Amino acid sequence: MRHATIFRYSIPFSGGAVLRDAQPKTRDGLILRLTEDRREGWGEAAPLPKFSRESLAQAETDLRNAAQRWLEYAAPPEDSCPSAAFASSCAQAELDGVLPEARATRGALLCDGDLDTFIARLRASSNIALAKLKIGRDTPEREGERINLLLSMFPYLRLRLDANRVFTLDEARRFAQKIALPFRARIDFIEEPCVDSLTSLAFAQETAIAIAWDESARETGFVVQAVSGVAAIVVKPTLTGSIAHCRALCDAARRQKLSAVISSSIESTLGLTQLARLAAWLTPETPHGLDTAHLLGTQVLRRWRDCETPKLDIDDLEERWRA
Ligand code: OSB
Ligand code: MG
Repeated sequence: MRHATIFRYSIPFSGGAVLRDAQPKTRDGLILRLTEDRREGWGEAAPLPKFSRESLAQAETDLRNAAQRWLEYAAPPEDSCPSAAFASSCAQAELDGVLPEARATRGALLCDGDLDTFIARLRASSNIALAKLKIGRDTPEREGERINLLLSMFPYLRLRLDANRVFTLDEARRFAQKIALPFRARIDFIEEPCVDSLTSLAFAQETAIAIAWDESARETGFVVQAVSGVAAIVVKPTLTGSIAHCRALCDAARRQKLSAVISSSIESTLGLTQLARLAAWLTPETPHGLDTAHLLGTQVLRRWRDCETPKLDIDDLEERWRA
């Protein structure tokens, strides 16, 4: 016997610098549960406003359609929006037992804005080798100085930086010029430094600081391709689609000798733990970008390692649909 249920959550969000100008008060998402006999599988569809193309309402419609098809033993719909496709593929994968449990996974520690707080966090965590910071909020000069400071304080630290396309070429150059030469090699990449991908490429090629594609990798017509100056692509499953789709991107990256970084779209801890399992499975050699559990006020159904916030269980969720 097959059953499907869709739940909805709405939990407090305090994102600091992570979402830049967008500062929603809550993070809202949908959870799908598929059950068959005694097996069950879960998935999360949480379109991220300003990043996802679909609305939560659209995700709910698509998720219900996908669940309905599953109940009828029909093939999954091919036109589901990314967040719904990701959710139903996770639920199906858990049900089929093909989403492995995560072994100890490594990820980049994310700075949510305040550098002093972040430095305290780095000091408190032993052996942190990799951190991610948002840049492009202050003057390029001051941002560059901050990065110098961080790299001089922690001699073994490597960085991923993310400008979310806010720099002009001139600003990006001024930022790079501030970074002391021996420190530049400790920047693994800057995600999307400039307003468009051609400008970002020009920046990478003239500064010898590598870049990574995030927003660009989701534009229509994007092809995974080794280009001088490009180190990685960022794969955000909630914004991208099914596990199969994400897996194809990771495989294409590997063939092109690019890293693929599985990364958060601020999912609840249900989605985050599944993303950690996906990262351990698809990109075992690359630290993931999933350090966002602390931006949400509560966890949902499953706990994120070292996160102390209270957890919502099934009875705390709003049931939206059941069949
Ligand atoms: O640009 O990478 C981004 C979170 C939500 C929306 C966009 C982004 C992010 C993150 C997540 O930066 C953290 C990470 O990628 O490590
Ligand atoms: Mg990014």
